[in-house]
Amino acid sequence: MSFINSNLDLISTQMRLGTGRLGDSGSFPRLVESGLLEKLENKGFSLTCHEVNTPPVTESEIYASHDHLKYLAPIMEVDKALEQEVYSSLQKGHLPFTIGGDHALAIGTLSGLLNYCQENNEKPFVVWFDAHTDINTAKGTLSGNVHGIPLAVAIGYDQDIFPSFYQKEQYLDPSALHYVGIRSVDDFEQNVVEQHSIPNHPMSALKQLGDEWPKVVVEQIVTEFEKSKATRLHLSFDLDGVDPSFAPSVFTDVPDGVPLPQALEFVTRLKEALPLKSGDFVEFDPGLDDNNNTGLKAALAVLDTILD
Ligand SMILES: [Mn+2]
Repeated sequence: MSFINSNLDLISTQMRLGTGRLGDSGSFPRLVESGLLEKLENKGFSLTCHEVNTPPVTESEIYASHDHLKYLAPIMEVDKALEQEVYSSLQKGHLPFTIGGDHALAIGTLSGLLNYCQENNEKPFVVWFDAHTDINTAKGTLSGNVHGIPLAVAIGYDQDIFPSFYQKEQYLDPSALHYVGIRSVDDFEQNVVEQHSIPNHPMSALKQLGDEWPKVVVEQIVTEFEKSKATRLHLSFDLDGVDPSFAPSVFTDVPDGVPLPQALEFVTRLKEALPLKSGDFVEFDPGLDDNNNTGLKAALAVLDTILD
């Protein structure tokens, strides 16, 4: 185990309201049933599990709290609880890792991280492995699905809608963010990414780099990490960044993604280069898996690599 910190706080939510869907994803129970916790304990982690439940919601509440963002109030409730879990884990000097659920959870997990960093004079660097940039705003999003907006909130947009999360002094610095695997971007999001010059290795760039890309991209991330004077690395891993042939069980699949072995190599190299201090794993939905449990196997392989 390459973690200096072996106190792992596994925070879980099965929320999928951020995709516009009701009900629990069943993700964490499925992973536990497949031996995830034993595996982590066998690696030497001192493990504590913290579950955040999704409040009961009915379809009639879809636009009850916002005229365009779906299920906003219950999502914010979950995110407030996650923010607190991540923050207190960091305060204890533990390693918080959040398993979703959908990517709307990052509104809370990044807020907890940024609160902690501001109080302790630290600066986070976020690697966002994903098929999507997740940087829409309430006005920019066409779908109204909150899992498409967490990074916009983190860098300071829509503060009137999410007033209780970030404070002005503690937004995420867009230059301390790096996208990997992107291949589905709305025009609105493309403008935001360009306007803030967010470092980005979309799928097209990875293909141009060829098989060497994990090494090259990690080297660049290290340079940016140092240049931005960051002090801690957070990896937000969306399973839909991986090609759907390896990971079919995601909410929003996009073809032509990162082959699973390359995704694992990237994570391994990243962790060798910079110690991972916190993270998220999102968008795995066992209900969408095939008969061979291909998605479950991919999810377990990714978690096994990140938490190693
Ligand atoms: Mn995502």
